[in-house]
Amino acid sequence: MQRRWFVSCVKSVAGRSPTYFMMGEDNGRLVFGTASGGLMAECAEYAECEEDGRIVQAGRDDALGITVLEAVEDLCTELVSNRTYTTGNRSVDSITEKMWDSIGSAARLLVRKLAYSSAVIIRFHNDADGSGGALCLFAALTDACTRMGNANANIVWTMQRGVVYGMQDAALDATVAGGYSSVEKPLLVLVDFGTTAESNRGIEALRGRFDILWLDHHPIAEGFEGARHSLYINPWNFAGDSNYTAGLLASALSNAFSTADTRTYEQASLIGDYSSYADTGNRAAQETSMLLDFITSDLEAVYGPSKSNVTPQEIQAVLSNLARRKELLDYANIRLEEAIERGMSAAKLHVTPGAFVYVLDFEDVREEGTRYPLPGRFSSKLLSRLSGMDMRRVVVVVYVGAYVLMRADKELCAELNLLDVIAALKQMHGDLVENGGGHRCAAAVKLRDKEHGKHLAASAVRSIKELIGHGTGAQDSAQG
Ligand SMILES: [Mn+2]
Repeated sequence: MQRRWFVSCVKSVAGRSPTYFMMGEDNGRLVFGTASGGLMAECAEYAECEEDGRIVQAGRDDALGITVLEAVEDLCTELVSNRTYTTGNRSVDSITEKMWDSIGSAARLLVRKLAYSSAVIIRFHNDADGSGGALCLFAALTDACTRMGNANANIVWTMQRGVVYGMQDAALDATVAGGYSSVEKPLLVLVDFGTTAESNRGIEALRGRFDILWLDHHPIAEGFEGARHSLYINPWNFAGDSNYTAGLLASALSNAFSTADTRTYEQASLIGDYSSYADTGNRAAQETSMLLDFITSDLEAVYGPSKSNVTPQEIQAVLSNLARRKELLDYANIRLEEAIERGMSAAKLHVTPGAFVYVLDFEDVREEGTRYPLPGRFSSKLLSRLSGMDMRRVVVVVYVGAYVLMRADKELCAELNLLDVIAALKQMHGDLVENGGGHRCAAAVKLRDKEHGKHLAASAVRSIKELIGHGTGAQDSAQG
């Protein structure tokens, strides 16, 4: 059999013959295949292959190209649902409804890239929200690939440790994508991070070379320009706020083009970010959230030494192993409990009218050789422990290395916006602060060096005291 194929993507690895990703038509259905060896073919050319996958003939066939192109658009229409995803929570569903056009465009974009086997790079923030979102997308992409019959998607997963999409990230992604030539641009997907002016340069560097899909729920920082060059979806632009987490957004998107069940991951993301939409009574989601936090904090403890990146497949392998799950959950709980105990006794309390402000040097908590809990999650957990004790209004300020992290409880956030504290710190210490941002109730600054954490934490406390009582706007209470 020598079926005539359309070459949609060519993967080139130095020293090896290229892999050709191909599409054809069989009784009106798209079919997919790969080839390697034999004659060289270019992207968008036709190729005829031997049984062993060697190409024996290649060249132009515009009619075939057009047929395939049309078939892919039909496939998008077939796979992408017009029905808005609903959760049963009316606030959530009304925001989803408003975003549905954008979500539909994102779904078509993903299905198209899958069909052409174009390079798709998905970067997700390393917490329960970001990784929960990645797990939703992984389930949906796998389901879509199965339904279209293409086993050869080119998806690269990268766990993102920072909140900025930087120049180094852009350089790396350009290199990865450079290994593929495709009829479609490579796609970069950003989940749960990056909405800050510091990402502008990284995004700008990819302009014209990548399609970019951005799923975030952080308040849109002044000077942020990433939305100009991407399909940027953020509930803040659709009458929502940070409570509508990136994982929830990824779940809605997943349901737009697949039938994968993403509800547990969706809930784990809401729980992980302390969203007001979280169903905290959902035991399985609570556990999953805790496990995702643990796995993404301390990859080496879970996967062995020198592990620096993790894929949703690898996370899922751990989550679906009951014995391993229980073992890790117990371990994570013990470690967290110890850290909180130490934090509770080491934190210094500043009593101020309207709030209890706790300041903590994370070095007093950190255990040698372990990464869990990371300062950010630890600060959130410490806050919920302290504010849960006797229903006091609490702010936690934790400094570690070049970072100062702040967490405020939901009630207090009605009048205190931590982003205002960040703005004040930037204004007072512009020479020391490299960047800063986050949510109304959970925010952090990064300093230019490690020497000034204590000094800036003290300054943050003063600023918090000043701001409490002045009232800084409307309610938004998610963290993460
Ligand atoms: Mn988040």
